[in-house]
Amino acid sequence: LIEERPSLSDHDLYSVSSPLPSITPSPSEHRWSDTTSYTAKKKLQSWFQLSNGNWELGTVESTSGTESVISLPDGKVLKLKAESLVSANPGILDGVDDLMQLSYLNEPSVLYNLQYRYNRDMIYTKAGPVLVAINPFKKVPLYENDYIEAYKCKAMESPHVYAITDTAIREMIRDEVNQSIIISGESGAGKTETAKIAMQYLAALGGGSGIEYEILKTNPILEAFGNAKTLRNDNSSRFGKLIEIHFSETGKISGANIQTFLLEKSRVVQCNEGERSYHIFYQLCAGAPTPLREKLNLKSADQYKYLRQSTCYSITGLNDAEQFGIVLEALDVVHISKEDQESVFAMLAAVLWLGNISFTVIDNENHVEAVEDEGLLNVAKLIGCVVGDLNRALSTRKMKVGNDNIIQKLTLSQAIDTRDALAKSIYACLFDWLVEQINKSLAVGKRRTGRSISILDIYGFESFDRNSFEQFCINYANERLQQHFNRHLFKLEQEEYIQDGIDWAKVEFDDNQDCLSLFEKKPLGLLSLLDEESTFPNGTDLTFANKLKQHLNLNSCFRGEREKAFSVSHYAGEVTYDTTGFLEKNRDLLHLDSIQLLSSCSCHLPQIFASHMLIQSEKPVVGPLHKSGGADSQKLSVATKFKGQLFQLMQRLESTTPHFIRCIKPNNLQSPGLYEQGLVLQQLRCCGVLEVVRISRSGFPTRMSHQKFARRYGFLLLENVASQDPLSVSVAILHQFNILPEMYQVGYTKLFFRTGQIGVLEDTRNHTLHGILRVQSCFRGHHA
Ligand code: AD9
Ligand code: MG
Repeated sequence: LIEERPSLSDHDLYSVSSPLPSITPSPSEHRWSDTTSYTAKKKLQSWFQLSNGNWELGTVESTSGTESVISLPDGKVLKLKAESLVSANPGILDGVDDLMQLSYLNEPSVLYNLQYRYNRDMIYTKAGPVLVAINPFKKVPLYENDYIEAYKCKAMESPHVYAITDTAIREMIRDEVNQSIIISGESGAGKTETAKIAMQYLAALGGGSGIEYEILKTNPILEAFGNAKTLRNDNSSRFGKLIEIHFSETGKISGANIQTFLLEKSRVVQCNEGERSYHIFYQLCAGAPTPLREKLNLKSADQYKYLRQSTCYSITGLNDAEQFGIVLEALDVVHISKEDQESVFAMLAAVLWLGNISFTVIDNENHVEAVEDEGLLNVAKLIGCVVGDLNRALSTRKMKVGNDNIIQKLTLSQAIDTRDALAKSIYACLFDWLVEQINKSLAVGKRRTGRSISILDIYGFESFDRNSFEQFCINYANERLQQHFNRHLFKLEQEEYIQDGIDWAKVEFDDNQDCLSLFEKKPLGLLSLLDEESTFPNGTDLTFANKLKQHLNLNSCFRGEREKAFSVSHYAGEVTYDTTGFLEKNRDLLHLDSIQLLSSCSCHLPQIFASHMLIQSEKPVVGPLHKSGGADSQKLSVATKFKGQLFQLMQRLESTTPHFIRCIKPNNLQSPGLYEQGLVLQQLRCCGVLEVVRISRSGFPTRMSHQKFARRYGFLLLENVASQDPLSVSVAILHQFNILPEMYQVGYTKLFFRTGQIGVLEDTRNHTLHGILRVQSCFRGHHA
């Protein structure tokens, strides 16, 4: 891992810029590096690893044979194997803002550099082209308006979400290519916050007609309906989101479009101890004004069974009632009418009351019907149907046997499943409907506009003690995203060098293709086998687990576990999945009886949902084929639909220039000021941060075709080159501007530059262009 750069140039030494005005080491800080003693004694500083895995800094006093004597800052002296020591950087490099500037690029040095900055609230660091963001878990003074202004006028260059967003804007305009900002990291690492910070910067560019304000206001709405407290994150996104922000030719925001991915709807009816359901339920219960409360017959959150099961109602530091006010205001801003808002709340209340419906046994075959209590009556009233119809839809199922329609009575567990399926569907449709309304409000006008910047924020990699279908899908999505990251930063980058014939020594990286294939291979991959088992009427979670073990046991990313479990070696670590509920969640059945009920009721939202569901159910069949010929909705399985969505997403992203932000979680306690080396290191490793830096340092990140380069900068040439070919023009430009030979390579089709080189040319070009424009306008003014 140790890599040494030959020597430090003056430039390296002085480029250690500090983004914050003053840096004073805090006295409490553990002294990883003692700069003064280093320079005074001129002795080598080295990292060595403690038994707990953490790295410590020591001074190498002497080395004889294979052993070194190390002295510690507290005076202790240790004897260690020389080969276990890892070179430390000189103190002058403490806290460099791009890891590329480190003389020694090794794990302890990177960890130390990030921690050095983190302790000073400099949570952003560049790792070559990637922005690393470490979650501060507290308010940091980096987002005031003067920061935005400073980045806009380039008075500030230190790493920041603003800087990367600004680069995206500039490249969108310069290259006329759509851009994407791709944010990844584990659950709780800060992706959603980062996405909002990027949106804030874009919004500050303005658009007119308040569209930028509207875009920002989609956040509290989508978070209320799509985020929840989990054991990993108090505000965990339970859906994926891509927001595409459109710009007019003049660089102003002209509209936006939001696409969401697979909402975790099981949370509506079931969630673990210590977690919560979606924020909006608690907000509504706590914040609804009295008239609404009475109209919907709302109770406090602890009166609803769906919310009661996890015995967690509040989040420290968060006021649900206040949040409700914020959501109401945001709904107004995105033009959702008061009437529709009330329908939305009625549907939420209906979902809550559904959970309170209980069943009673009515015959000796254990068939049930719903108890006619407050729960059933309220649901019927809220969705606008007859109580008897609701009861029938929940306790019976119409079936076709041959040519006859028969009515089958349901057992308790079947009735509960039917009730929960209805609640989940109503909620998921409500969510989709909201996104649709928001998109209508944000829609770009009829005039085709210029370009777009997309921001991707999906649920982060998750590993709990018990992992189910939801984690399976979430982690699969993260594998796809990791593949995109690898492809752009490792594969494409290196392929391009080789193809264009420039000198290049290949850098190895962890490819996650094997794990991705384990999911996607046909017919023997996790997703195909899941679908196959889901179509078998007699398929169960156990038969599914056995089938996986039978077919995949030789796959190096797969491990069969006891009973119904299996493990997958993900890029971010191994996760054991419990298959309980996999088939049912993948089939995601809503019985036709429920759909018919919704389409016949008098409240207008459920009808919209019902038609939505009916359309979905007409899609090609991958779902279960019931032997009994049940009139169930037959549709694409959840996993297949999700896979399709992810493919489309990747295709869309492929047509953009990507900008990557890697969020890192410094501790699992969501607390400020706590930096756990082991945890950070594991995240750095699995996203290949060191390798990215290594490639960028030896690589040529900026490239331009000879044609484009000649067109763009040719006019700056002092000699006339009009008749020459693009390659000769390009070379003439490079000479005129004294670009040093080691700073670029000339490929067959393109020029490749080291970091920062093109900036000089761009500045000259801009100055010259401005000069020309000034002259022209003077000239015009003169004639007028
Ligand atoms: V998940 O995959 O959706 O479960 P995220 O999105 O990665 O996760 P999120 O952005 O929700 O994490 O961040 C978690 C919490 O960290 C936030 O609620 C904030 O309390 C905290 N956080 C994250 N980034 C910042 C920041 N830049 N400044 C202050 C932050 N707090
Ligand atoms: Mg999130």
